[in-house]
Amino acid sequence: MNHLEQYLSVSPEVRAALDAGKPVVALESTIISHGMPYPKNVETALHVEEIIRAHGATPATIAIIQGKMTVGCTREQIEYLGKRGLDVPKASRRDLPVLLARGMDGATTVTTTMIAASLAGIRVFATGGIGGVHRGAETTMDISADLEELAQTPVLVICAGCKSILDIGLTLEYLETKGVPVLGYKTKEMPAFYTTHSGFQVDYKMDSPEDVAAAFKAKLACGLKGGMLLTNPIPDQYAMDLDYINENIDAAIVECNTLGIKGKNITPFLLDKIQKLTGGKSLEANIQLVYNNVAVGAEVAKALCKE
Ligand code: PSU
Ligand code: MN
Repeated sequence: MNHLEQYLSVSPEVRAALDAGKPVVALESTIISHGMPYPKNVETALHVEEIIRAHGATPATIAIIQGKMTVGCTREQIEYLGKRGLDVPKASRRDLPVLLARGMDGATTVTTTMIAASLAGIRVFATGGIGGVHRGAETTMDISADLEELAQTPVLVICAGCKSILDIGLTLEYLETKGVPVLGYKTKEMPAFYTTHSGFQVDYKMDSPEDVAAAFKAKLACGLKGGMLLTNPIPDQYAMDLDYINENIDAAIVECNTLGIKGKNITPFLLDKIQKLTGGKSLEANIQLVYNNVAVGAEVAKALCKE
């Protein structure tokens, strides 16, 4: 019989931090291979790790490398994932068995990063944006596996809300049905990735990292399955003009439909198209909001480690 150790590799640094009860923040790799162009993707991924360290926590970038869920990628592995870009298969829950069995590489989405983090014993994961219910899902049924993962895997995910490539209202309805708490970091309004305004409210406004940690501890103590979503608004100085970004998102969706892009290629296509249409302005905002999220992630991880 095959065992988990065959498919899961935790770096010595991450293992030591977890064994000592120290804070660890998980990071995904689809954002590296599919979410940003090279070399900005690698620069961002490495700087994200520095920010987490500067806040006194240990970063754990997660990817599938040669058939192993690798928790705590090396600098060389991050460079490899960034350079190979779209040639690294995007790995969601359904892709895991075959990629692992065949010894392949995979860029982990929010879904698979949560799975690997949870298997390694990591409770906190910070990223840019999550997947959700796509606009038009009432006919396409395009709903990201990220939402189901939040419903079943006990990891706290910090993001800047979801992009309006998604139907934010339906995404919130789905999370409500699945019992996933949607929290706002120092805000009552759900942020919409590039902007702080979405017109939707979160369930609860969180006032501090300790406030978030206390809620997550209560959830774990009661054995309530699934994760929690902490939405953290992009800092004001980096936020984009609402009308400007929405016009570009609309144009990207029209092109996606015209070209007949389907399935797992939809999200990467839209992210890339929006970056091109905005001449890189959205990429800069994207990078800054990730930096902001990982800093909050480190503080929440620290708060969770306190008695
Ligand atoms: N949204 C973003 N940036 C991203 C993603 C989503 O703003 O990089 C990535 C994440 O890895 C997320 C995945 O888990 O896309 C969702 O893909 P899909 O919609 O195909 O489930
Ligand atoms: Mn999809």
